[in-house]
Amino acid sequence: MSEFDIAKIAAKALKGDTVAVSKLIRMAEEEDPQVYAALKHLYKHTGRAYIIGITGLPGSGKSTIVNFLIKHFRDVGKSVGVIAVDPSSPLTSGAILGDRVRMLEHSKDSGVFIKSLATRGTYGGLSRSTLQIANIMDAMGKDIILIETVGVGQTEASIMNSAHTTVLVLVPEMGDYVQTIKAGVLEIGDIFVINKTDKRDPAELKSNIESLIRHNSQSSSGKFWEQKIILTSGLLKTGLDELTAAIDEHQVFFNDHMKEQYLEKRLVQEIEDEVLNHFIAFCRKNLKEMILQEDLMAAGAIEEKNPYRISERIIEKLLNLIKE
Ligand SMILES: Nc1nc2c(ncn2[C@@H]2O[C@H](COP(=O)(O)OP(=O)(O)OP(=O)(O)O)[C@@H](O)[C@H]2O)c(=O)[nH]1
Ligand SMILES: [Mg+2]
Repeated sequence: MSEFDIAKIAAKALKGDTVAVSKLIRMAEEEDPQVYAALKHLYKHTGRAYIIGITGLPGSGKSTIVNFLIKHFRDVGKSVGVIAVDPSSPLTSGAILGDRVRMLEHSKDSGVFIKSLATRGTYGGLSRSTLQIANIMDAMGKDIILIETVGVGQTEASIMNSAHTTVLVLVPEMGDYVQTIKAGVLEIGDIFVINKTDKRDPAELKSNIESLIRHNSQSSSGKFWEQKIILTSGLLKTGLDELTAAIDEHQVFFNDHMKEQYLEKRLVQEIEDEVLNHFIAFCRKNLKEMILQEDLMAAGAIEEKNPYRISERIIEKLLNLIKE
């Protein structure tokens, strides 16, 4: 595709054309390098959407909550983009199918755009694609972007860093488990949801979280966001209004006290991601050829097959190639 065609697709996406948007999202998902040409056009139209991350262990009720939030934001007249990130295979896991079924009721609503993402791709690929897709949805004019991720690994943490408000979903059964995880993990949550309170008393988990988060601070401007704990039941539909009220409150706090710091951090992360990605792709492309040139299978002394020496030599060659 020529740069001109990409610019045309980007222009259509800006007008909310879902075919164009889907095409760009697929390019981001497949790590097609041409997506950068489109993102360069779209970037100046981003920065308006409010991004809410919902994370937590498998089965804790994230999709149930996402579904409720979609309904809530539609009711108040906002358009919504959803990115459901599931690194497990869509073929072996029922999760994605479940997500789709539960969100299906919104599928005919043109104010809602839902995308499931299930590949890890290359180094940092999943978090990079997720942020690119969030930027695409932002540029197409979505007011709210909900990102659902599973777990608390590095990829999920970097995705959640890009959210304006992060909701960590827990269940009462985790009462003891929470004590064994580091406070650092809990720092990513602006709001804690203890879901499935219809199944078990959440008091123990709640007091464990309270004691762990007491001294967390989330702003460098001297103002502290006091992390909130909300008790919900997706089954009985309780606590959900408290959750949206807490999100609204955090949004106000974010806009007043965290925005500048966030924008800088996000910019740094996006630049790092993109530059690293390009270098890794460049190295991969040339590495095979250079290793072949080493003729590793030829007979020779063990010292000639020393991987530390060989890699030093290859790094030097790569650096020279970059300079050319
Ligand atoms: N009893 C009870 N069940 C719930 C509640 N919330 C969700 N569930 C059920 O728990 C199961 C998992 O809910 P999901 O919303 O798919 O959870 P999830 O965290 O998105 O799951 P994954 O995406 O697979 O990690 C479903 O069968 C839900 O119907 C709740 O508050 N109480
Ligand atoms: Mg889910």
